[in-house]
Amino acid sequence: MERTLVLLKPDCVQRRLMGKVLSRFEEKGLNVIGLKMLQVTPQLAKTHYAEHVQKPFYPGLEKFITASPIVAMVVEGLEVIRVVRDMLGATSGLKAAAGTIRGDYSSSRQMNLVHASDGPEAAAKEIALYFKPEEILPYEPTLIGWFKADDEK
Ligand code: FUP
Repeated sequence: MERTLVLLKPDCVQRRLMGKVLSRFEEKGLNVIGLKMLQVTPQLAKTHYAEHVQKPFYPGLEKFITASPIVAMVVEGLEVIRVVRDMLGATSGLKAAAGTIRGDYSSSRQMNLVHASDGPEAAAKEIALYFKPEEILPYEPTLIGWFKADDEK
């Protein structure tokens, strides 16, 4: 089992797309095991986007990500880091394939609705950045037998 951090960015909240995006993960059969709304501060933005802080687009990115509340969640499942990245699509909504979340709902590179960790190292770091251990509540989904065969669990 893997875990990944997913953020519903300010555009997702403001455009009333939280439910639709959350439903995509639920309908896929992934387990949401942590969920909260929060305001990203400039300091948190700099930590989260440390690799981008020196880039020319960073000031605009910080302004956007701190402009309104976000929703953070921890999602669990087999190969979930890759599965969720595939569900999001390419970074720019203009380039993301139709059928992906960004491809279906975004036409922007910055306002691309959702963030998801891009690898195991980032996932561990980002989950720890947004969630205390006691805020993560893993559970055995009672419908698991209808989502996966015994040798896939
Ligand atoms: P992703 O991993 O798909 O979230 O994308 P990146 O890590 O490459 O970029 C992080 C965020 O920076 C993206 F959500 C969008 C934003 N960004 C810009 O606003 N302008 C750019 O030129 C590149 C990225």
